[in-house]
Amino acid sequence: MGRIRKVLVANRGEIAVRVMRTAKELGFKTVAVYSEADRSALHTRFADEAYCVGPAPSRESYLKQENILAAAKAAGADAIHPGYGFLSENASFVRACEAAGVTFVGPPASAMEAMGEKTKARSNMMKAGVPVVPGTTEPFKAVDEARAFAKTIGYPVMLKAAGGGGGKGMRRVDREEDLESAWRTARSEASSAFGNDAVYMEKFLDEPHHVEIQVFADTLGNCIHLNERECSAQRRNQKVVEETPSPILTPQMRAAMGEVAVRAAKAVGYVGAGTVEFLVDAKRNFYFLEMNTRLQVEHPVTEWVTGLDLVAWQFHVAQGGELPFTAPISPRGHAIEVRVYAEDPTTNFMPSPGRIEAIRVPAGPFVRDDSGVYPGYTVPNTYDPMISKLSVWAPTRAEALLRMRRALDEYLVQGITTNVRYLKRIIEHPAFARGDYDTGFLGREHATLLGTPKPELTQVAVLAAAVQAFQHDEALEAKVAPTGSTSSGPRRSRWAEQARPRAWGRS
Ligand code: MV4
Repeated sequence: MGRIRKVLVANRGEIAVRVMRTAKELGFKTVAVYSEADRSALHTRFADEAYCVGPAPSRESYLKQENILAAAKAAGADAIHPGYGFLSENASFVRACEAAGVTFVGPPASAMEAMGEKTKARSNMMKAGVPVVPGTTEPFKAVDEARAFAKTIGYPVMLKAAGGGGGKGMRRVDREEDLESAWRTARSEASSAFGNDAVYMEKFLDEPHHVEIQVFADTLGNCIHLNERECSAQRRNQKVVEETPSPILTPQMRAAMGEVAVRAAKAVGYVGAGTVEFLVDAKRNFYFLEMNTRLQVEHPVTEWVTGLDLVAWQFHVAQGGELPFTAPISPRGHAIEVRVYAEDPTTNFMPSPGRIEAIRVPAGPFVRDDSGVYPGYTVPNTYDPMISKLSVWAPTRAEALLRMRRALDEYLVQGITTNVRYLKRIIEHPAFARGDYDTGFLGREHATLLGTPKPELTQVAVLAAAVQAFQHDEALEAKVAPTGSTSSGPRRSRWAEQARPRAWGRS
């Protein structure tokens, strides 16, 4: 917990670069680790030094604790920042860092363990007075127990893996007749995903909202919350758009959820940046789902509305520093983030690795692009295909949506397929624009978002466009065109033409 002078970032891609940026601002030397597939990756080039930690598969490189620690030792790094994913929530790695005398920039191993197993986390939270989704806190020993319990809470129910979250080993059961087969599939999925076939039960919530609270704690007992992030725009347990404030939260709900999140963090002796996830039902009841004991992908939206650099605060508390905030920090304005993936939405979101021939990244006022790529870079097929996170800030949600639309229009990528057009359709969707979306939204609106709109909607759109064009012509004739004018009407600016040459296409 001493002073940091050199930090090894045990990650790759955009998050490794993002962490190194703050490390550099704080005057730390930076050390990258890379796999054989990431020799020419942006993060490898971005650091002061870089060490190869093994072959392409992450099991053999980014997840290999001994290799990461050997690199830290060779470089003389006094701290390791794990980013997200990989070793970031691995309690045994935290202990190995301690044993090696290296500061792990994250929570203590004991806090990770208290939140890692879902049934353990649920009973810890119930003891702390945190509302959890009604259900069991112990795994079932046999299907008969599950059947009896389902009778007491009533169908529909969810069977969930006790060993871990993220939707794996999760089964909705609507009727008693379906319980036995759901029991078998949930157990076998849980076993292959977590090496643990224990399952427990929760009451099923219908298309809830996913709202999470950012918390921050220091080693001196201070713990605060930094408001929520609305993360209901997900497909197959993968977040696509995140925003803050949540369109569904009142200031009273924010205060109540924030207070509960702080209670959850304190109950497990949390230190550093953490996120408490909640499900919010149609009646706006909120229930603890799980705690992520790491910095999250979507942290930039919180940074936008609080004005805080969360990575800088992680380093501060990792060095034993105190959090200077006592009162809650009210969000200022509105921020939205979208995840840009190298994937093809029209082929069921198949990853689209390959060489980025050219790229123009959005910029301008209140636009941030956290990228892990550069022109000429080849996106490997080995890792998550996210290439960047685009985020914007504006005083109001409506302005933030317009700004995001503008920024997405600036995003041009040649060589690989991206989901940029899909992201634009989400941002423009009337329900999304109203802030009226839950965790079922992307699934329900799948066809619309892919650009195969319902025929009746196309007809309405064509009619609306015709009326609009007619009115536009009338207006032009009435006041613009002088008699005898040779002008052929308004022309797009040279800049706009340049910005969208035919070769780029228009998405
Ligand atoms: C639920 C649920 C409804 N009822 N639990 C999905 C991922 C996993 N982390 C928890 N998940 C859910 N748990 C009960 N009792 C609905 C979901 C869910 C979901 C949760 C958060 C974000 C997106 C989701 C999409 C579908 C289902």
